[in-house]
Amino acid sequence: MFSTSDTIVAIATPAGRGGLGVIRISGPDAGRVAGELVGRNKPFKARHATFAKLDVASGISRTGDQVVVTFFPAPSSYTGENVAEVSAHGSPVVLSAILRRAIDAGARLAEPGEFTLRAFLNGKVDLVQAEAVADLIDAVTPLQARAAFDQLEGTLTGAIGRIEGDLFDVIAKLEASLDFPDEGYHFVGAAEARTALASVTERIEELLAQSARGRLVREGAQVAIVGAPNVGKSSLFNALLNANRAIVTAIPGTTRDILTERADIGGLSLALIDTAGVRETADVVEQQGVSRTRETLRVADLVLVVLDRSREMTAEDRGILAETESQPRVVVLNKSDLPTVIAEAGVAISARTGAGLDGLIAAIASELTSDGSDQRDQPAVTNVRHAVLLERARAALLSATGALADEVSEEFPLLDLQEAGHALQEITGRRTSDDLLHHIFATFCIGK
Ligand SMILES: Nc1nc2c(ncn2[C@@H]2O[C@H](COP(=O)(O)OP(=O)(O)OP(=O)(O)O)[C@@H](O)[C@H]2O)c(=O)[nH]1
Ligand SMILES: [Mg+2]
Repeated sequence: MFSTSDTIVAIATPAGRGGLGVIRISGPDAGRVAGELVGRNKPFKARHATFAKLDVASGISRTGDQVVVTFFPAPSSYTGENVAEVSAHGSPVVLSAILRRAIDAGARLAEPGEFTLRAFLNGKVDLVQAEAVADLIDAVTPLQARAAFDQLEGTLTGAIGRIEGDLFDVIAKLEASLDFPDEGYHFVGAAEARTALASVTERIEELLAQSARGRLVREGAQVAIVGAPNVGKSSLFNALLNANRAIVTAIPGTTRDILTERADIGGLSLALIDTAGVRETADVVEQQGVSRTRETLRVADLVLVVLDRSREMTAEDRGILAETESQPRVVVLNKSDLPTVIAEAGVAISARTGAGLDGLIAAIASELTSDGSDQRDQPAVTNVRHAVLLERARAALLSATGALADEVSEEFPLLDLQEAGHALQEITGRRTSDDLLHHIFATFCIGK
């Protein structure tokens, strides 16, 4: 996977038909391979759209399809290598013929993520930015795209770089004190070092505090709608989706199975789950449904406990409230278009008229993002890999701070501080291993 001396090729546009399809070629021979595709001997003009006809030898037409070739000489290209992009008609037949022809001309089919991997290896992007490319392509909500853009622009890289700089300042001073022990001179006092480390630790903790929200933005959350039969769970499900997805009837026990739909709610991408009403029942199908509801309850990131506000609370309502007490939940008081009977605290809505839905959406977003405040100007740590490394850096910093307080020799805190530094460098990819790179880029698809 890590050979970068050869020339790679892949279809860069999605599978299927389109007005245009693009073949991307990267490597030392990119210009020559593109030239062979269109039967051109002289070099392409750099960064210039060159109209050309596919060489007849591509075998798909007697005259050859019309294409546009754009050549980006190294190092001013996406990968930092010579890159040629061939835009053709977006027909899978044409594109695979061009691909085959490029391979005949000496290019190799690219591995998943290999273009971006080369961009990373050539210093065009750091690891955070490379991962953000994948996130941006996979984004389905504007907020996901925005988080990916922030990382592409280097917001997170910058924040981590500044933390790392301050950390290395302390490390350098402690090392200097170690190197010149005889002078009895300390380049940094223990108290001063502790203050600097406290600031570094605090900034890492701020980033970590954002990571739950960030991950939610990136991965979405599972939100389960639960409650006794007939309280209006399916009606709420449909209202939130703005579609008549689930069957709604006046008969208790209508929903028997779990229904899941993706919904973009308050900028978050959620998996919304409608469940069977929880009650004791002799019906075997409904029993299965109720046990699925219980399983869903356990895995959900948030539960919406729906009560029918227009009738007295039942034993089933109380049972569900007790069952969900210790997990993140929002109590929803439905049927508020009817006269109110119960005085339970919660968000009043009417799934039938749509009243109160905005308030409910705000409550869901606020519950999921823990404080609901708008912290979008903070760089969001959306990636589990980054969060794990930040945790590791934090633990090492705390251990170093403890050692400094004990006034032991500088060697001990230094080991911890170096470990913290390495964890930070692993986030941006200044320290990497082949295993790590393989793991990250294997999740890309071909052509990225
Ligand atoms: N007046 C009023 N009726 C509602 C409201 N929401 C739901 N209903 C009615 O309540 C009945 C049950 O609605 P469903 O959405 O099927 O309830 P459910 O909780 O999914 O029921 P099960 O699937 O049987 O557990 C239907 O007759 C709905 O029309 C509301 O906000 N106001
Ligand atoms: Mg239902």
